Amino acid sequence: MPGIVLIGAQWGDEGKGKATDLIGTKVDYVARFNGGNNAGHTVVVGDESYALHLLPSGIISPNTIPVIGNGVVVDPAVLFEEIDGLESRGIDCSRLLVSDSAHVIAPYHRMIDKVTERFAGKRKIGTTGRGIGPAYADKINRIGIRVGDLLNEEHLRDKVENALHQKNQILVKLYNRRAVDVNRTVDELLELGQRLKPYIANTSLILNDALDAGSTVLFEGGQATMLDVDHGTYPFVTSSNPTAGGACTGTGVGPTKISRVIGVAKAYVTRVGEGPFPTELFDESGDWLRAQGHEYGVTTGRPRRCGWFDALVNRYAVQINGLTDIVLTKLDVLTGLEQIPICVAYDVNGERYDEMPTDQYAFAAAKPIYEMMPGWTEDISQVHHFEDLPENCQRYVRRLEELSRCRISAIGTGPQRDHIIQIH
Ligand code: 2SA
Ligand code: GDP
Ligand code: MG
Repeated sequence: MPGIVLIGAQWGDEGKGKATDLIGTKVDYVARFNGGNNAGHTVVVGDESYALHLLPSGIISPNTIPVIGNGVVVDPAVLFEEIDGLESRGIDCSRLLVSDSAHVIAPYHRMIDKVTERFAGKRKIGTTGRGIGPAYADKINRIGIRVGDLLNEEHLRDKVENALHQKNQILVKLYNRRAVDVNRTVDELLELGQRLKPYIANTSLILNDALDAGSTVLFEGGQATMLDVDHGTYPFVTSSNPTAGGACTGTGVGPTKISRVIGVAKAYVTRVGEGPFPTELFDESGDWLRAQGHEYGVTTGRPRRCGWFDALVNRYAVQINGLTDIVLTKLDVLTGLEQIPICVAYDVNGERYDEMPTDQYAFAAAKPIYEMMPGWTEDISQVHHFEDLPENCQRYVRRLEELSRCRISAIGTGPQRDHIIQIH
């Protein structure tokens, strides 16, 4: 089992951090391949809870080498804050490797993210304001700064000048902001580069050599399938590819090295930021799910929008990512409900859709068609075997599996590391 990809099957916050940590204790490398510090992954070990943003969840496992791949956008200042925070709690971060080809989030990317959102009015995306979109835009526009550039003053100055040439005109003329100072930006980035130096490596070569030598690598996705810039609810998406294909482009490892693709899905659905969400609940059931599931953003603290399980979204994630199995999380949160609705189709202006519409206007108009399942009241957090779950709970899981057309191989029954049921 050399290469394993683990991704979010919905709109994020499915519990990927916990799932990665669980598998991460058995793998040699955990590599992030997309996104940046917009991600928020929670890993709970005993009484300790770790909120990770840029660092791979494997950082918590002492025998795992954490890798930040070329597809990630790196804010070095945030990275050091996170490293310092973890090291002060006794977690050794010296094993970390950062790709020399990963792009850098510079201070001006953060500023542009916030300014453009503010000026977008009702068209805003609801970004995390971390500079993710502007950094990826520069990468695609071929005016980005890569981690390796931080080690060479001449190259860095040239690139910063080039990147700021047009931006400063836009900032001053369009947004009525002050121009960003080239010298100050270069000095700041050079200093961060010096501290980053020991971590910088050719991570594609390292991962390929490791895989060839029989090591196991877990590729950890940030965000999720429905936030993918190609396959998600465009334009209400992030600016990277959190889907399984992104694991290859985002680390420089070929698809032949990957043998398993795990999708993490909640037993219900949440979303943060703007954009369509067919099963979203606006009544007290939504408030109940948010309270029971503690649904608040790990990065921004924003309350998450909550809704019932959407089988079309899950089936779509199985298709787009080629999932081999699903880890179903937060099943415990549904305990106590008399009936649990599952969305099995959409009504789009009177027409029934059994599969995900690709037209985003149709998706925005989609009304859920529900099937009702009977609930359960027993506490399931101490259950470790599927057969010991209440019968209605087993039925709910089996129905989700059937509708998703993919095997559920593990179930989360609480936030702790051992709150898990493995199904063989
Ligand atoms: P961005 O900042 O450009 O990536 O925002 C674009 C959209 O992507 C969504 N997005 C997320 N959705 C769920 N969780 C994310 N991470 C944090 C968490 C979120 C938080 O784990 O809780 O703390 O608010 C995440 N990151 C990006 C975002 O909401 C936009 O819809
Ligand atoms: P990620 O972005 O996918 O890594 O997920 P987040 O960490 O943003 O959000 C998931 C939240 O659910 C975290 O607070 C986890 O501790 C918690 N969690 C994960 N799995 C379970 C579970 O099975 N049950 C419960 N109750 N909480 C869980
Ligand atoms: Mg999260």
